[in-house]
Amino acid sequence: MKLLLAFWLACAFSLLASSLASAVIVEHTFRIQNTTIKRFCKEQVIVTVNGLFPGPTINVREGDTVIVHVLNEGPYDITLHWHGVFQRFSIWADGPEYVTQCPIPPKGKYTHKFNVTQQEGTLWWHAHATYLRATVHGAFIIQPRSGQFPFPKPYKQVPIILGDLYNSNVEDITAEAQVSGGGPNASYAFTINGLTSDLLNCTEDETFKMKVKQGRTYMLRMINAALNNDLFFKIANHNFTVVAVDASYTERYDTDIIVIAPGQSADVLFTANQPNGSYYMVASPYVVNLPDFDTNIARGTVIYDNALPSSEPLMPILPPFNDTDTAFKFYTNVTSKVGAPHWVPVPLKVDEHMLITIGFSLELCDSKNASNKTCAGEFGDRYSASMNNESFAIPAGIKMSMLEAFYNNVSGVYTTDFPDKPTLNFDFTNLDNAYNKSLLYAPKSTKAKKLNFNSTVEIVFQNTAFLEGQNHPMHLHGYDFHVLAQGFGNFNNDTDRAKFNLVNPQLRNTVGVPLGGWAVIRFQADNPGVWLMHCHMEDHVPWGLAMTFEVGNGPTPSTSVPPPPTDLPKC
Ligand SMILES: *[C@@H]1O[C@H](CO)[C@@H](O)[C@H](O)[C@H]1NC(C)=O
Ligand SMILES: *[C@@H]1O[C@H](CO)[C@@H](O)[C@H](O)[C@H]1NC(C)=O
Ligand SMILES: *[C@@H]1O[C@H](CO)[C@@H](O)[C@H](O)[C@H]1NC(C)=O
Ligand SMILES: *[C@@H]1O[C@H](CO)[C@@H](O)[C@H](O)[C@H]1NC(C)=O
Ligand SMILES: *[C@@H]1O[C@H](CO)[C@@H](O)[C@H](O)[C@H]1NC(C)=O
Ligand SMILES: *[C@@H]1O[C@H](CO)[C@@H](O)[C@H](O)[C@H]1NC(C)=O
Ligand SMILES: *[C@@H]1O[C@H](CO)[C@@H](O)[C@H](O)[C@H]1NC(C)=O
Ligand SMILES: *[C@@H]1O[C@H](CO)[C@@H](O)[C@H](O)[C@H]1NC(C)=O
Ligand SMILES: *[C@@H]1O[C@H](CO)[C@@H](O)[C@H](O)[C@H]1NC(C)=O
Ligand SMILES: *[C@@H]1O[C@H](CO)[C@@H](O)[C@H](O)[C@H]1NC(C)=O
Ligand SMILES: *[C@@H]1O[C@H](CO)[C@@H](O)[C@H](O)[C@H]1NC(C)=O
Ligand SMILES: *[C@@H]1O[C@H](CO)[C@@H](O)[C@H](O)[C@H]1NC(C)=O
Ligand SMILES: [Cu+2]
Repeated sequence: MKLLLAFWLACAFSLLASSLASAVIVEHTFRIQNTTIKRFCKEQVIVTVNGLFPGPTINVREGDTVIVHVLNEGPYDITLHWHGVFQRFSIWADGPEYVTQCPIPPKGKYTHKFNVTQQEGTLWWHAHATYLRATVHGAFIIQPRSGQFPFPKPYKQVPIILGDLYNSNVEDITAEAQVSGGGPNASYAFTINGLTSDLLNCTEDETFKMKVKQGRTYMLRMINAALNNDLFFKIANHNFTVVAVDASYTERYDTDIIVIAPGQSADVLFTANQPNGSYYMVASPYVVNLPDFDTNIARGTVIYDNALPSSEPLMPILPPFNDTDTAFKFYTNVTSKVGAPHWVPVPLKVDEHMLITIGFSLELCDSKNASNKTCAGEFGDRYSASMNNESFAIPAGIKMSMLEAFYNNVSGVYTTDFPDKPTLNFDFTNLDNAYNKSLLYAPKSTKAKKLNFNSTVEIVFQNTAFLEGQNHPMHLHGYDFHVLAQGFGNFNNDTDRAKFNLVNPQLRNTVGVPLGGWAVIRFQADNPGVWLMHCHMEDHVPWGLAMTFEVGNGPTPSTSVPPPPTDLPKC
């Protein structure tokens, strides 16, 4: 039977190769497990899938069905999320803990089943529970069903997963921050495909090396899997052409630097057009307003096949860590490729206008006892974060996920009164408000914004200056959105609306909302269920920088949330 399946798959793949594409089933078993790795002169236990860091790559063609059997052989509750995959009418496979499912307990299992349709390019998968995505992640690559890209076929496709490694167990780090109410420890070093840099000790044989042939064009399938940092990426003496972001094709965009926020991905071409030799590829953090951050850049090497083994690689000139001009230019200059496969026009009629403030907050500590180690935030309170002054929290001891409550019409798990705009209008980005105690405190709540099936939503994300603020890469589950405009200061509904790009704006699943600024997105809610929208800085999530959309069912069974799988984990 197994042999027969293997034979059938082999046939299917050879058919695909001849581009007579018929959809196949791509099946994986993901064993979540403790794995010992050696880094920074010592051994460390991390949680991985199948012992791999980064985890296995899932490679599919648009239209394929994916089945992943997740077996939790590790010590922690966990869920997995397929970041950017639409999950049209398969929301039970989406994964954020307590939103679509209860976590998979140790020794538990869950099978994710979904179709990958109407999208192609580079996405990824990652744990969606506490800090586990630090080491539980991998690439999710969707090849065009036809085998044709809307640009000349690159010689090779190479996944480049940027990430970070910590000095200690990430679960201990996040638990420590939850208890203290302060900020979690920063990572120790950035990584390229799990490997750090020759600049660190004990890593001589542990850097990423990419062999290239002169004259060939390579496609880098880039992902930022780092927990809490936007990243710059450069290769000495080489330029890039961006052809897709977040698995949506873009107009060719030429640049010598890639900027990528946590959660985002980019398909980037580069041609090995130098005489010979070797060249460093570097990922370095883009950071604003973060006193304590990881400065150990990731450094790999691009090596021409005629390079002498002794040749010293060239180093690119890196931007300063706080180079907002470079980041903003990259984030705003990319445009979508009108008419490319799966491109969709901007919806012009808007049913729901939302203005959502995002940023830090404080949670009142019920004890002002200085030795109470649970009050290590500003003013002896706990760090928090909020959207429209609502700080998202899942109540302890919850009996079912929000989606199960929606599906079974159970009340008391969440409410549908997430506000359309801030309760108070104030000078959002004015640093004079950074420590304004009358505005800083946000109540904990579990709220959704109710949307009619297929309604069109416009959201202005307005960053606030609370505790001086930070960049927030906002990620929406279940949909791509158009990014109509981005800017600094307070969004002005008249003058800034006039700047909207309604012709060829980026389509993304994650948008960087700049420190002291705003971003405007639009999407059509044609996928029913309870979808999480949250900041992809992992330290901001437990603080509450999240909310959900409850999208109603369509008129027919095939446009409604299907019944839950029988093996859906119980709380
Ligand atoms: C996995 O590693 C963690 C941290 O080192 C440890 O606490 C736990 O007991 C280990 N669990 C298993 C199942 O090996
Ligand atoms: C995937 O698509 C097939 C064929 O259209 C359909 O029969 C199946 O129900 C879909 N599966 C899921 C999980 O949506
Ligand atoms: C976090 O950093 C502090 C200061 O360096 C250190 O004392 C603490 O042990 C670290 N926490 C973890 C979980 O590694
Ligand atoms: C590498 O080791 C040397 C000698 O032990 C030490 O002086 C240096 O600070 C270390 N460098 C890093 C980046 O840890
Ligand atoms: C990179 O692009 C710049 C600007 O277009 C150009 O001046 C430079 O020669 C290019 N470098 C390489 C190595 O192709
Ligand atoms: C590489 O190029 C340099 C000049 O740019 C030349 O001196 C050297 O011989 C070349 N090496 C090889 C292996 O082609
Ligand atoms: C970037 O940081 C440097 C050094 O800390 C500082 O001098 C400079 O003013 C900062 N630039 C911006 C744009 O904030
Ligand atoms: C590109 O970015 C620069 C700098 O942020 C900006 O001035 C310019 O308007 C942008 N161009 C486009 C076409 O978005
Ligand atoms: C410390 O603060 C936490 C959270 O506010 C509270 O639950 C706990 O009782 C306090 N502990 C002491 C010893 O005051
Ligand atoms: C503060 O809390 C500590 C325990 O966290 C306790 O031992 C101490 O007595 C408390 N002090 C006051 C003044 O409440
Ligand atoms: C959703 O609305 C659009 C028009 O905005 C329409 O073209 C489309 O057919 C609708 N989709 C469904 C599933 O009703
Ligand atoms: C902004 O303008 C739009 C279009 O004129 C309007 O529908 C919307 O309600 C306005 N939003 C706010 C927050 O005033
Ligand atoms: Cu954030």
